[in-house]
Parts: sequence; C-alpha cells; structure tokens
Amino acid sequence: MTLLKPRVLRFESLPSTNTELARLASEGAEEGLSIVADEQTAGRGRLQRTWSSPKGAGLYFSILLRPTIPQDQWPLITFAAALAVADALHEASDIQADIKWPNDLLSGERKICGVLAETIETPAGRAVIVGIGINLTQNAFPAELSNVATSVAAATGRPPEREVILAALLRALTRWYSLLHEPAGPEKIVAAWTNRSSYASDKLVQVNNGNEVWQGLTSGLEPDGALRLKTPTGEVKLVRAGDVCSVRSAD
Ligand code: BT5
Repeated sequence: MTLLKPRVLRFESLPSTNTELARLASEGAEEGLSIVADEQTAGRGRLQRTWSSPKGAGLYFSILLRPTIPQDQWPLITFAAALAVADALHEASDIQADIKWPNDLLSGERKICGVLAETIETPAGRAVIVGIGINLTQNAFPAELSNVATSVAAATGRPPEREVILAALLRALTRWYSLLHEPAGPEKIVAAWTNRSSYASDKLVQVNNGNEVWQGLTSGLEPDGALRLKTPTGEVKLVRAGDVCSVRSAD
C-alpha cells in the first residue's frame, strides 16, 4: 500500500506554489512535500491561464507525488485530487460540491476550486505536482470572476476555516492516492468520480479542445479518465483535453 505522508511548508507569498514545488522536486524533494501560500502573484491555471490568488482569499496548495502506477493511468491523479477536494469541502464545511470534467469543483454551478496537475522530470524520476486552489472568500477577486466563481464563505455564509479545510484535504488526498495504487483502485476512482459528477452522463455540454468545438451528451468515462461524448450524429468522441461547459437545452 502506498502511504502518502504530507509535510507542509508555508509561505507568505509566492509566484506559484506549483512552480516553487517543481523547483524543490528538481532538488530531490520527497513525495508528500506540500506547499501552502497566503497569496500567489503568478498563480496558474491550465494552458497558461491565470488563477486569481489574492492574499488571504484562498487556499493555494501544491503537493509532490511520485506515483508508481503505469503512466497511462496518471491522468486519474487529477480525478483522485478532485474527489479529495470534494470530500474535504464536505467534511470541513458541509459543502456538497459538483465535479466538472476534468478539474473543476463547483458549488451552485460556480467554480469554487480548480486543480492543476503537472508532470515534471526530476533527477529521481518523473513526478507529478498537483496544485489545488480553493476559494475561501471572494475578497479582492477581479470583477470578471464575479459571475463564474464562488467561495467557501459564500457557500456556507460563515467565515472559512482554512486550517480545518487543509487538514481535511491532506487526509482525503492520502486516502484517494492510496486507493489509486491498489489493484482495483483506478476502476474505483472512475466509478466514484462518475457517481459524484453531474457531468458524467446525460449532460448536454459543449467541449472546446483548442482545435474543435463539439456539442453532445456526456456518456461516462473511459478507464483512463477520457470523457465520452455522444454527438447528435450518434458518434462517440473521446475527450482527453479541453474545456467543458454545460448547455441548457431549448425546452
Ligand atoms: C484551473 O485551471 O482551474 C486550475 C487552477 C489551479 C490553481 C492552483 S492554486 C495552487 C497551484 N499553484 C498554481 O499556480 N496553480 C495551482 P483552468 O481550468 O485553466 O481555469 C482557469 C480559469 O478559471 C481562468 O481562466 C479564469 O476564467 C477562472 N479563474 C481564475 N481564477 C479563479 C478563481 N480564483 N476562482 C474561480 N475561477 C477562476
């Protein structure tokens, strides 16, 4: 059994917790090393997008993983992390979050958390940095996020308890990451994700993979986490990267 032993380093301010942890990983840091910052001055999303990270308004967190599962299963790390955030938000703040493929946690259809998993090369081998940004409050958020983002404070109506959420997150990450390394773990993670996500099946969505835009009904996940999309012609597309958004049907 893989036992993850998180050890947390704290910083007041960093450009990006993922970037700092990648630097430490290249110097030989061990699996489980984690970073929390009070603010990020260059927080990142996927495809070099910006993750808004004002001081004190979020939990900006990264953890270093050195998985021993076959590399074609590494995309499932993002799904295990999303399940861990959903558990932590539930346990610590009683929030029932939805999961949008592949890396968003939603509360009331607005984004409360984003996950960014990045594969890196280190002298000790290939590794993964999982970055997690959970919005605690919406203080100092840019105006363009007001309709798409939410926070723990907005979802609960109470001041958020960052340390309680962090402790729950570390426990949940340890559980789901261990499960991923068990013999039937990958199937169980896909099944759990499918159970928890309203996007897993029968959801009318639009997918933009950077080259093409498709519309269709979601139809479950492949064993490696790819999203199946049934298009109006009955063709099933497999989505391995891209942005998914819900489309309201005309009726
Ligand atoms: C993500 O990207 O959702 C991954 C975000 C990961 C952030 C963490 S924080 C700790 C660690 N260190 C880092 O530097 N990053 C990780 P993506 O799916 O590409 O979504 C990015 C988009 O979400 C942006 O283009 C905005 O539209 C929106 N966005 C930006 N900041 C947001 C926020 N705080 N809350 C909700 N939405 C946000």
